[in-house]
Amino acid sequence: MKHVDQVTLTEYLLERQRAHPEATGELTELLNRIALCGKIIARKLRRSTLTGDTGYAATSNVYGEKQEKLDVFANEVFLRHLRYGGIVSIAASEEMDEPKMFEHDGTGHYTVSFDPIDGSSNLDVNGTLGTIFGIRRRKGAGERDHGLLTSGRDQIAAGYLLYGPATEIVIAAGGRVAIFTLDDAGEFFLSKDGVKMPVSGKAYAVNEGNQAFWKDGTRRYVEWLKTPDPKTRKAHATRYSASLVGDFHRILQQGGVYLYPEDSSDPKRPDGKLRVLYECHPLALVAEFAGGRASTGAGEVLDVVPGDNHAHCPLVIGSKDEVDRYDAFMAGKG
Ligand code: FBP
Repeated sequence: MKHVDQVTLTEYLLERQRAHPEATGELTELLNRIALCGKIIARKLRRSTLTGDTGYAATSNVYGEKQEKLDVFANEVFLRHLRYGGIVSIAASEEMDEPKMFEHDGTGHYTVSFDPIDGSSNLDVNGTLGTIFGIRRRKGAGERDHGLLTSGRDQIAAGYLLYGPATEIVIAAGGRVAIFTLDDAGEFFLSKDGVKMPVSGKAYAVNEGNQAFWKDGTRRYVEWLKTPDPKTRKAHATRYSASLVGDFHRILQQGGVYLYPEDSSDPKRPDGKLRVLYECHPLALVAEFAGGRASTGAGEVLDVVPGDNHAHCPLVIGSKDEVDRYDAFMAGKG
C-alpha cells in the first residue's frame, strides 16, 4: 500500500472521534501528545550511545532502583508535553514518588499514568524498550488523586510505544486496538486496525530464575508449558526479552503468555515486580480489547484497585486459553 493511501494517527483518531458527537477532541490531542513524546524518546534512544546519554543518573526511584539517565529524560519529556493546554490534571509516573498535579485550576479532564521506559535493563545494550500509558477521566476537582486509584476498567484509553527495529504505538480505545508505525516522514501511520490476539500460542515469557520463589501452581504451570505435546512432540517456546512491552507485542500478534507472577523473593513486594498503574492496568486493557486476558492468578488485573500509586500486582497476560489454563493450575485444577 503506497504512502498516499496510508492513514496517519491523527486522521484515524479524528475519524473515530466523529462517531462521538459529544467528543471535545481533547482525547485525540492527548493521544497525539503521547505519540510526540514517543518520537522524541525514540530519537534520543537511537543516538544515546553516541551522545553519552546511557548509564545511571545520580538518583533512585521510590522502589530504590537506580534511575537510568534515559528514564529521567523520558519522564521529563512526558511532563513537558502533558502540562500545557489544560487537558491533563494529574500525571503519575513509575519514576516519580508522587504524581504531578498541573495547575490548571482543576480544569484538566484527564489523568495519565505512565512508565516512561519499560525494560530498563535493556537500555545500555540496545535491547527492546517501551513506554506504557493509561488514561482516565479526572474525577472530582477536590480529590487529591483525581480518581487515579481506581479499577483498570476506569481507563478510557491505554497503550504503549515500542522502541524496536521500528517504533510503533499501540492504542486501545473504544473496545478496539490499533497499531501505528513511525515513518521517516516523522508520522505514525496505521499498520493494523482491529487487532485480535490469537486465543492460544506457543510462546511463553517468564524469568525462570525466580522459580524457587513461585507458588506451587505457577511452578506446575511452567512445567506444563515445557512438556512436549504428545501429538506435536513440541513444547511451548521460551521468548523472554526482559522487556514486558517487547514480549507483550509478540503475544498480541502471535499468541502466547507472559508471566510476572507473585513470588516470595522479596518480602517487601510479595505481589511481584510489576506496577498496577504503570504496567499492569494499561496492558490488561489492550489485552482485553484484543480478546486476550490478564489475570493475577486470583482475579482479573483490570479489577485490581491499587491502594497507592506504587502498588504492585501479579501479571499473567496473553491469549485467553493460556491465561485460563494458568488460573486452572492456580486453582489446583491444572
Ligand atoms: P522496568 O519498568 O523498571 O523496566 O521493569 C519492568 C521490566 O523491565 C519488564 O519490562 C520486564 O519484563 C521485567 O521488568 C524484567 O524483570 P526481571 O529482570 O526481574 O526479569
